[in-house]
Amino acid sequence: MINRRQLLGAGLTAGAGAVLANAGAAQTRFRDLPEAAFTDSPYTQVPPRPTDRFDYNPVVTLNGWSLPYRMNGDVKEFHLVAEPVERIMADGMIARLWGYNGQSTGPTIEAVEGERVRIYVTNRLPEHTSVHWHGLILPSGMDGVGGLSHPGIPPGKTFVYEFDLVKSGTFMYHPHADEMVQMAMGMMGLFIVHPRDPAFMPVDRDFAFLLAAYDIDPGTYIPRIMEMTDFNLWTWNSRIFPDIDPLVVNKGDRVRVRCGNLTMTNHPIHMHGYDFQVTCTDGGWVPESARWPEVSIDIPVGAMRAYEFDAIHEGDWAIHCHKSHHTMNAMGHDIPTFIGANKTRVTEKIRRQQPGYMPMGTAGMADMGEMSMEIPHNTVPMMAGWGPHGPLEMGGMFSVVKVREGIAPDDYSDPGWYQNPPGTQAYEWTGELPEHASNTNPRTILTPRGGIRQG
Ligand SMILES: [Cu+2]
Repeated sequence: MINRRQLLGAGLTAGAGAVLANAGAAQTRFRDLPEAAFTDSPYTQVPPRPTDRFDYNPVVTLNGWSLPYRMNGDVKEFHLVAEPVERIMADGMIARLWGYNGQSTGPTIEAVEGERVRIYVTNRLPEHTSVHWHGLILPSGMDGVGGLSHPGIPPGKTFVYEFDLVKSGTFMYHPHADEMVQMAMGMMGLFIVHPRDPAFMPVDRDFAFLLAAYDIDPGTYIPRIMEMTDFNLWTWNSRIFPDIDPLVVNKGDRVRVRCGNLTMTNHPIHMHGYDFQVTCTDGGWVPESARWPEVSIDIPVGAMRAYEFDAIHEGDWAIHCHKSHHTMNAMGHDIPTFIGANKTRVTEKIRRQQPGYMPMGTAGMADMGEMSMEIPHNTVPMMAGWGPHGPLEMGGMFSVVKVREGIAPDDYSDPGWYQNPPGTQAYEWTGELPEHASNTNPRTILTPRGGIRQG
């Protein structure tokens, strides 16, 4: 595994200092392609703060990384490689996707307002591709719409995109060539342009992720690319809960969360414990007078939102899509509802053929979170993840914002579960219950006959 730190250490940006000292030097010094960095790791790789050129606070791409660059004269050069990849979506599940530089989602491109970037794109896919730079203001011929802006990049070829970053903000990249297939296969990445003035809207922690949906049948590896609505894997950066990394925050930090949606439906991202302000879209920064408070921010299809908050409340705070089916992993949507049904007789009949059969769903589906049932290989339970107090019964687009005192500025390692201070955790009432707290009307079948299962 090669990470950015190692690549930087290996001298990928060597010469940058010399370039700054040599402002009058030729526009370009290197005639060759920049090395293409690669990672096979699905874990968050926190980029180091740059020391070579302009100061900025790098974004932390959840379960992702930032693409190394080299300076070529005054031009910041990147090398993206579009290629088939294997993505570990969660422990026990590998997806065979298309992505960039070894991963889906692709590496985050980070640069600074006012810089000129030159991005080499090598196509190692079996069909042509292109890269559209979503939200960036650039010349028409650099816009990456295959057939419109320029011819598609044929397999085996490398094209060069080059443009000035005229504004800072939150952007993304993805193909505009056979895009239904190529995005269903996982081709996308974040493009963050930092303000030239580091004092403009500074934050201590800057998290970023892209929403992507896949339809991968349990036991298989490749997304069903023709699916339009009924996806079964709802991902952040092509990872699913319980294996999306937590957002680790030091108490008192100013925090930004940036999120882009490349699925075919909207996602209301809800964060617990805080209210926050929407400060940026893919159109630009939201002026202070136009910001409004939220606790959920809907991310429309093909759009990006960034919000900010001061992390003053310690704790473990859920962050998730509020569409409840999007916090589930692969599930059957055509299963009937059994709530309130009496399955005793049918269970007896089935057990004559299949002795281990368990009736499910008569008291809700929470059993699924606790049970370890046999599932096909290369898939994950529909509801998984254990917290300090039991099963979380979640999957998909879910993670935890972990706010703690005393976390070092560059520390993003999981601090474990939050210990609720005494007297601040919900507890069981053991006294008398008033009459109206139990429903005794025989015509209301809310629970299976025989009463409520005692947990
Ligand atoms: Cu959603």
